[in-house]
Amino acid sequence: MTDFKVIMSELEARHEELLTRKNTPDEHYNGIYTRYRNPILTARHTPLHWRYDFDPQSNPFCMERIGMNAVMNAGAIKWHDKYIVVARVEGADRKSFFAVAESPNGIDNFRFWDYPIRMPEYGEPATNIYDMRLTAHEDGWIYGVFCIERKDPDAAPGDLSSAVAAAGIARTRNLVDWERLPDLVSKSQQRNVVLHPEFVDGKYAFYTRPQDGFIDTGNGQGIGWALVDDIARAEIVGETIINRRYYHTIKEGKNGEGPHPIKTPHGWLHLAHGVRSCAAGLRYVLYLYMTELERPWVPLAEPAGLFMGPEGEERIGDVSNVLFSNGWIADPDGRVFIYYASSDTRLHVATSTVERLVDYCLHTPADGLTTGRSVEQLWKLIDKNLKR
Ligand code: M1P
Repeated sequence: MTDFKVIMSELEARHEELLTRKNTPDEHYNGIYTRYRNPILTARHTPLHWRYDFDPQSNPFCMERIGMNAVMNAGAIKWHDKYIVVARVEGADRKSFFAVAESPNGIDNFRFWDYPIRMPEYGEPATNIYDMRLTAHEDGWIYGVFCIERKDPDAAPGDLSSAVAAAGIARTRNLVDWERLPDLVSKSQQRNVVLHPEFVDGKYAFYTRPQDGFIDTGNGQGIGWALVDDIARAEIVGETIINRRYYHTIKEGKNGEGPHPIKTPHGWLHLAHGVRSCAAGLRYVLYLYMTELERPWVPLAEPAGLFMGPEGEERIGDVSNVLFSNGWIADPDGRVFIYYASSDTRLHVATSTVERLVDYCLHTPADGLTTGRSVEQLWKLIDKNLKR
């Protein structure tokens, strides 16, 4: 007979040890950001009461009844002095759902709230929902914009993979009760849709990512910008591409806005992901760019290449070779907490400051788009250093 009580108390002790483990900075220095050593959330951080039936009568083997597979791509917000992430938790059944976790310092001691979010449905229930971007909008609501996935109604018989992606919109005042608004209406499929935090010309503004197919962006040329009159009937009527994909770059295949941009005195600071194909499949990395302060849709600066790419154990997971971010927090003192997931498996944090990230954007050479120009930029720096 399983000693239920002994196993349970061991599980609780180990879980508590994991949740309260101190996180320490990685020693690698690049002057731009600091990675932290431990993932801040993994499947093992999910509460035991989500996974185990605590009743020895109905669970004589003290078995996990509902398995959790991964914790990743999280929206983030500072709320009541706590660092909050709304993580994408993926169950053993492959379905993702949203769950809030909070930390007192933004780098460790993240703890999930007791219940995951019960997101109201809109229209035909989604098969899967994921990757929420949180926006505390100047209208007073906190919005969550996320991807909704449904099976493609036009899929050929026997095709069990084709799906359709769209953007779901919900709002809340307490992160517990969510009011679901109608999904974003768009001619193309959409993923990585993000709400800008301010009104622009009295309208709501969205960053979009038009795509022809569920995976391939096809003719979708990059990150778009669209104004919407009424958030409760959001429809994309005109979309301007503000951050393009280019041949032979880190975003050749596709790109997508991360969290909403941070407002700085020099312009809006954006975090995005870029994707390219290689023999190992799709490689996802993070990059930064800036747009003008008064006209957030106008490009201002973009350093060449990647800002962060998968390193060490980050390279391996359910979908290997992926870094993805849809959440960051800028503190009033200028410190920035970047929440990024590795390989669709676990969630990490890196820290920087607004000042450093802006300096990185404004003073890192832009992509010359050819080897010749890249080497010229390198020579310029070497000359400057060696011929001082
Ligand atoms: O598997 C990597 C990522 O793939 C998708 O990214 P994109 O929208 O750019 O295609 C998303 O499903 C994301 O959740 C995932 O991390």
